[in-house]
Amino acid sequence: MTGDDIPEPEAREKLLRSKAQWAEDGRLLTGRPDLGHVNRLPPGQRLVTNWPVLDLGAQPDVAKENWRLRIGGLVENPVVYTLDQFFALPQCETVSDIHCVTAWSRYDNRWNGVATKTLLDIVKPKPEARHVLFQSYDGYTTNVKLAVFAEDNAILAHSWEGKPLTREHGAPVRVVIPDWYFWKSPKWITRIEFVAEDRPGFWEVRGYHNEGDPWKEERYS
Ligand SMILES: Nc1nc2c(c(=O)[nH]1)N[C@H]1C(S)=C(S)[C@@H](COP(=O)(O)O)O[C@H]1N2
Ligand SMILES: [Mo]
Repeated sequence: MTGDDIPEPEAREKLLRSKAQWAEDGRLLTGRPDLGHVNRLPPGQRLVTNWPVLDLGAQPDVAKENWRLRIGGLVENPVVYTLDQFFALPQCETVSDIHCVTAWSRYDNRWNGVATKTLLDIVKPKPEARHVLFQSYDGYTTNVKLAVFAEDNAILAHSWEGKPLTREHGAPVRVVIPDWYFWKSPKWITRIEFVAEDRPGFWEVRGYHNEGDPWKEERYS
């Protein structure tokens, strides 16, 4: 990271190329799925106690007064929230493990924010809505099935371990969908769109799996 918003193109290119190469090579695959979740650590993962930072080389500095969350597409009630409005929604707390496709896992992360279920009750997806597309302030995108978005432990988090998220981890608000590899949990979220047809996101078009179940080791496509 350079500390400003403009990533060094060379560093960014290098990172993208090496991570795309991992997918091509099938790096880290063990071929030992843990479908029954016998172990707490999914196959091929190692436990860390720090919290690594992964991004595309830019960490947007979103001023609180400018932050907006737009939720639309195939819904009955599209919404646009300011940060104050987002904080005024019913709040919840979850504790979950992180599993990153680069093979680190981190246990027992305490998140505070708004449950995705709460947002679903408000926007009311139409019956044709089957997939959810995320867009972030750094240009990152990712996609999940509506049923994954609706999981009980999925949250739009503003705090981690009782403190506001830091910029590097996605402030002011990030998505956390803990039962899937962490690239499905976009930082600096600004738009959520409900759609009928799936649309692969940033890593999904670069060799990464469309679903990303860590227990089945769905790292690459
Ligand atoms: N907006 C945005 N969200 C993102 C990413 C990103 O580059 N931009 N990287 C993803 C990846 S690959 C991972 S592993 C996690 C890392 O989150 P962390 O930096 O808080 O550990 O964020 C995910 N969400
Ligand atoms: Mo990742």
